Amino acid sequence: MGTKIITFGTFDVFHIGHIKILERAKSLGTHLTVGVSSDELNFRKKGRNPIYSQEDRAYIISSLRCVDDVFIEESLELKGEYIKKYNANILVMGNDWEGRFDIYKNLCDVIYLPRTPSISTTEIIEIARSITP
Ligand code: C2G
Repeated sequence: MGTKIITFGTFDVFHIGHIKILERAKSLGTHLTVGVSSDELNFRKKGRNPIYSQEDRAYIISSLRCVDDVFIEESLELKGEYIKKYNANILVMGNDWEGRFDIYKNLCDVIYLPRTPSISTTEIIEIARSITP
């Protein structure tokens, strides 16, 4: 039996930081499940709608070689249920969430990986906005 990894994110305007964390997450085990935040959850977290719809974001994530399974994450509070449902052995999160999900250490290992420096969806949106036609 292999090691099952679970991770979560919005993955809006997919970029290099996203693929790198997914590949590093997968390298910790043999099976990677990704919870893609719903549009509504993203609005609650960040106060704005994502640029790409949840269907398109989930489609992009499911097309990646390192990803085995994708579902829509409806609420941050349901993490424990998702960990159990998908039989995850390790929860992987970016270190922008350092410590925030330690409560799940009774269900599985919890590992925070360093973010890729100098890139974010917010920054890409700001750059795109600042380019005048
Ligand atoms: N990430 C990264 N490097 C970056 C940008 C993002 O490693 N330069 C990682 C984040 O740390 C996160 C993942 O990519 O682990 C997805 O990032 P977001 O889409 O910003 O995820 P977020 O909205 O923080 O959602 O349940 C938790 C949330 O759903 C996490």
